[in-house]
Amino acid sequence: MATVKPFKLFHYFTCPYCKPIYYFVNKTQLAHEAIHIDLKKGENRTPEYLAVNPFGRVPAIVEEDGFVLFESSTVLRYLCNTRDVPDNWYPKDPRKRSQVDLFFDWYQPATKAFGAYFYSKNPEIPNKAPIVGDPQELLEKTLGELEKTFLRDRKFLTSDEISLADIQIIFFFGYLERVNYELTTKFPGLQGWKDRVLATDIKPEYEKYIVEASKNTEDLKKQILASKAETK
Ligand SMILES: N[C@@H](CCC(=O)N[C@@H](CS)C(=O)NCC(=O)O)C(=O)O
Repeated sequence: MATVKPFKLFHYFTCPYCKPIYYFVNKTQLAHEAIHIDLKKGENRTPEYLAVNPFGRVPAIVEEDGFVLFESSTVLRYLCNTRDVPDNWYPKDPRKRSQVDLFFDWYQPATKAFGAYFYSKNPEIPNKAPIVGDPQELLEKTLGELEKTFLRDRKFLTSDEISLADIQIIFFFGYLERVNYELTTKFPGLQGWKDRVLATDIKPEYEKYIVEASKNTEDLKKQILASKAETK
């Protein structure tokens, strides 16, 4: 593959959609410049950033010639399609590839269950996307689908090799870890999968994410308390 020019990666340090891309581009040594967009300061709502992603969300990438792309799973697949990366991440074989695509079709709505469960345990923080129904039921339905439909008897979610699917969703398990959700009893297969993913070099990035996201949540709670006290 011809030399590919560096791209800009816009991300936020505790965004679970950004972390997989951040990890992946460093792991596969893709030439890029990471640009932090501070969501707390509203940097995602500036005219400059809205010109990149009109939805005002991270992650997004911009190629050197100005080509723009957003939506994390689309970005990950595009990077595999345009750069020379090991085949396991997004296999060229159509049937193997279809398994990763299938996961991505399922994944976007499914991630809502992780956030909903986390926010149900942190009621002082307003959840921007409230979920109808019982958060634990919704979460466990989602975990059940992951275990029975995707993992089945495989080592990873789309085959016996790690792929984009595994790194895409692992950071959402951080939400569960942060509210001490115990995975082993009801979902031992998923616990085994999580251990296998974290036995790879993604572990330091995952652990850093847990620490930083927890601190971010605590800071946010303090901020909410302080503004409530001020308005009294
Ligand atoms: N479906 C999007 C979701 C991205 C997303 O929700 N990003 C959040 C941060 S985790 C964001 O940018 N939120 C800012 C906002 O919605 O104003 C993707 O997969 O890239």
